This record gives sequence, structure tokens and C-alpha cells, in this order.
Amino acid sequence: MPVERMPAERAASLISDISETVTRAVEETPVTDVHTHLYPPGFGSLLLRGVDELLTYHYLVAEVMRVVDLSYDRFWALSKREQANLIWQALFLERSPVSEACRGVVTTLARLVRSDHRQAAGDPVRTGPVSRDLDYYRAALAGLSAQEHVDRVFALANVRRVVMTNDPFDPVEREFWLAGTDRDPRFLAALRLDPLLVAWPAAASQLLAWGYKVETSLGGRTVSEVRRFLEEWIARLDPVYLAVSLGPDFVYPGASTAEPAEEAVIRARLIDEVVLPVAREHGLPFALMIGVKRQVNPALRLAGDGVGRACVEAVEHLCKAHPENKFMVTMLSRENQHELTVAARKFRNLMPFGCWWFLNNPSLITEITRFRLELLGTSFIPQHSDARVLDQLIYKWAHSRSLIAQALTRQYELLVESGWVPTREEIERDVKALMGGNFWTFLGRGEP
Ligand code: RAT
Ligand code: ZN
Repeated sequence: MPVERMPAERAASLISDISETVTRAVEETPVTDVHTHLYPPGFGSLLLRGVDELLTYHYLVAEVMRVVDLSYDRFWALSKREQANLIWQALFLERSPVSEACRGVVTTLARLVRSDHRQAAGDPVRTGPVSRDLDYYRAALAGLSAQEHVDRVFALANVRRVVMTNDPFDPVEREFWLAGTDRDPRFLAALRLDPLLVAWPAAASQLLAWGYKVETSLGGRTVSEVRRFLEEWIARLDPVYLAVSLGPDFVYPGASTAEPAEEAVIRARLIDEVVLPVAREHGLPFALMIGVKRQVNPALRLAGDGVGRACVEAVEHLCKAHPENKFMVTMLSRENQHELTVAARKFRNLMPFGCWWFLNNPSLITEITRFRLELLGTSFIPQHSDARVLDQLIYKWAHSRSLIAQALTRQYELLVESGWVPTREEIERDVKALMGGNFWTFLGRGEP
């Protein structure tokens, strides 16, 4: 077969606008956001939105407590609006908001408040100098209904679908599910299993109280009863995956020195005998988020978690021992990233995703995305937002898109230097995979 040759002029013009082509493709491709803490409007107060929520994001609470002369108790005694005022004053007015979480508020407000909400995805974003007057933003967003707010943010962020974090042990959330609250097809469920896998004795008491015949020792009918519990919640939520977040001490199989052996053994049994068989039967990946050191400083509440280096061997063992299961994995410490990426080269049932939480900073996203592209090609999920407040989708995706586009442009430029000129269609295909296609393929489903 003759090898098709690209006309020289066409190749030259593609090279000259690789950056523009990639940037445009990344901007215009709608995202499937594989991990957030958002809820649809029907879930009432669980859907956090607006300026005061943006400013009291726990990432900013941690930052403000470094600079204000206020006890934790007095901070928590303030109303949400007062906390927001304090954070605006201390982190935006008395010093420049250069941290990533602060800059995110600026990006969000600039786009949300100063843009025409009918703006189409991919249009240049119109922004102006950002007002220093917090009440200006409050007033600008005050009249939005939850539905309008969701529509506007999804359009501005060019997000098509988000995956929630759904905890059947959470007393407030649980009631919405049991009541059969209306769903919004843009919000996909993820069944979060932290209570089962990190606080088993308390979860066991709760399950017992709900009528499941479980024993803390895992004896008797415990395994089949916990499976029954999972089956019921899978039927109720129709999740796209099962998920857990784990500490840096997570080991599999066996026990680490950092935690009581009995807990590790029980967790490994719950994973092997309950979670993985159920996940397999339903064709659902098991998502592991590894490396969070919960409550390093409890006085900071949600902002009080830290990070620790974890053991990638645990992930390798899981993938090896359960080739019929699919694992999505993100790790919190920078030191784990390279090893995790190498592990993904060894196991096709392992999908690395996102630059999680303390890694969600431009310098680290650039580094991680570049070496993932170098080691895995386009076969990974570069980012998730972890948004807890609806409006955050705007900045999380604006910032991520620009960094993903830069990393990708660099790879194509290197490729061109080597003699391979990608076409616009090829670039768009690759971007589509990175922005959501890979997730849907990994699930074994086409994007709905
Ligand atoms: O990024 C965050 O907001 C963290 O508090 C956690 O939600 C973390 O992402 C998690 O899902 O446990
Ligand atoms: Zn999260």
C-alpha cells in the first residue's frame, strides 16, 4: 500500500498552529468530571453554591487561619457570611490572592459575574478588573435559582457531566435517596464506601441498627449481608463506580506496622469478599484515593486533613490479584505519582486519574501531566475537579484546561520535531479521550 503523504504546505500550517489547535480542542471539548462533591438541585442544601460558599471552601479556611489572630473556636462560631467576610478581608484585600485556591475564586468570579451566561463554550471569555467589593458579587448572583445556577456554571465551565460522591451512611444525603429525589442526568452517582472500609466497627453497628445481620468480627452472615447492603444501594444510585479514600498506611494484602493488624485484615477481607465481587458482577470500577492523613489538625475540621506517602505496591497487588476488576486510582502525595504511573504501564485494569487536592496546583499538574503523557500516551484521566461548591467548576476546569493544553502541545511539538505531524482531527480525537472518553471506555460504556 502506498503511504499517504501530507502536502508540505498543510503540514507547515498545522505545525505553526499546534498550540492554537490544541488549546481550542481542549477548550471546546465538554468534560466528564470524574470526581466532585456536587449534588443536583433536587438535593436542596447539599448543593453548595455562591460567593459565601466559594470563600469558605476548606482550602481557604486552612489558608486564612495561618494569617488571622483568631482562635479556631471563634472562627467556627462566626456565621458563614462573617467567615466569608473575614477570608475576603485577610486573603484578598490585606494581601494578594496568589495561592491557587484564592486565584480560583478570582477566576470564578471574573467569569461568572462579568460574563453573559449565554456565552457559548469556546467563546473568548470576557473579563475585566475584578471588583474588591464582595457585596457586588453577592448581589450579582442573588437572584439565581439552583437550576439556573447549575445551567450557567455547566455552560461556563463546559462540563457535560459530573460524578458525585454519595455516602449512604450520611444521614442527610441518605434521606434524599430513600425519598426517591428527582435526579438530573448530568449528575452521576459514585457509591462511597469510607465508613465500611475505614471505620468498620461503627459502620457495623449502623448496619445492625438498619436490620443487616452483621458481626464486627465478620462472622456469621456478615459477608452476604454487607453484599446485600451494597446491592441495594447500587440499585438505588446506579453508580458509575464504587469508591474509597484511604490513609497513607493502606497496605494490601496484609497489615502495615502503622495500624492495628486486625483492622487491616478486616478491611482486606471486606475488599476481597464484598467490594470486589460486587464491583465485578456489576462491571463497576473500584476507585481508590490513597494518601490522606485524616484530621492532622482536628480544630480545622474539614480543612484539617494532611497528606502522607503511601505504598504503590498495595495498588500493584490489587491489580494483580484481581485482573477481572477495574481500579481507578489517585494518590495524594507527589512522591507517589511516578511509581503509580509506572504501575499503570503494567496493569491495563488500572486507570490513574486526576491531580488530587494538594496536587491541584499548576506546578505539580504540569509535572504530573507531562510524565503521564510520556509514560502512558493518552491512556489516563488527567484531571477531576473535586469541586465542593458548584461555582468552582469554572476555575478548576479553566485552570486545568490551560495546563493540559500546554502539556499536550509540548508533546505534539516534540512529535513534529521527530517527523510526525498530527492532523486537527487526530488532535481532537486525543483531546476527547483525555477529557472524558477514557473514563467511559474504562467503564465499558459509550458516553451517554
Ligand atoms: O478535595 C477535597 O475537598 C477533600 O476534602 C476530599 O473531599 C477528598 O477529595 C475526598 O474525596 O476525600
Ligand atoms: Zn473529593
